Amino acid sequence: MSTPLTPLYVEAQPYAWPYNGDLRPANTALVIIDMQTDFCGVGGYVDKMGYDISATRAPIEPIKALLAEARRVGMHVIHTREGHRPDLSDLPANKRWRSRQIGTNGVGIGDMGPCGRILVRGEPGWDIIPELYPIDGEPIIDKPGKGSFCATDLELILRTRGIENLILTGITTDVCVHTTMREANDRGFECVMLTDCTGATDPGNHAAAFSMIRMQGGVFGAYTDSKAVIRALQGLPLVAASVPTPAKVA
Ligand code: C5J
Repeated sequence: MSTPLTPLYVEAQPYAWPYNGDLRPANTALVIIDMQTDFCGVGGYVDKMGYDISATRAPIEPIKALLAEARRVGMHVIHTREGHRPDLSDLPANKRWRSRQIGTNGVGIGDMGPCGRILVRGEPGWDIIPELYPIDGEPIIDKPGKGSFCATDLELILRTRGIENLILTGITTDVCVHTTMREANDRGFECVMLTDCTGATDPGNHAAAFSMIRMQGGVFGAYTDSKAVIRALQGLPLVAASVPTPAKVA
């Protein structure tokens, strides 16, 4: 990849991101991972397990602001949802067993909770929260696992759209977001994870997730916050400005 004519970087750790300064809405995606009621809503899976959902709700407002900016500049936006088929044919027995070890009355993935069957596709708790709901043109990746590349068409969509840079947000930092970053990094995507647009049920794990990224010169990529990304994007023109109006089309 050659250096772009006008490089654009985001202030980040442990290096200014992306590594080559080739940050453009056309080659970059904001990836919003698993902002589902089951992970951050009252009565959802995380709530049912007894964790404090304020930690998984903390990224909602920062993601909302960044999403508005990404849409303004015409950047790709991709959403993911963790969930299983209603017949649970894609739910490994060990995943189900482990999910029943914590929480109330042995209720786990696939069982009925206050928001419907936990992490089952089509149930109210499984869907993305209204504050961050996708709009037309923003693909939703339905994934049975923690990583967004396993058993999905995410990589095909990214390659087809010419996307090289991924801005990773969502929940939880240490599980689905980190797994996705590792999978993406191994596939050659240039990743940055955002401290204020992610959240974990354990604050120590949230901090450790970023410490792991920083080591070895940025072993999985880089990290920063939404304000730094927005500052970088604010210099870009409105997406509408580059779309020809019908009068200008020959
Ligand atoms: C978890 C996720 N934590 N979205 N899923 O089970 O991180």
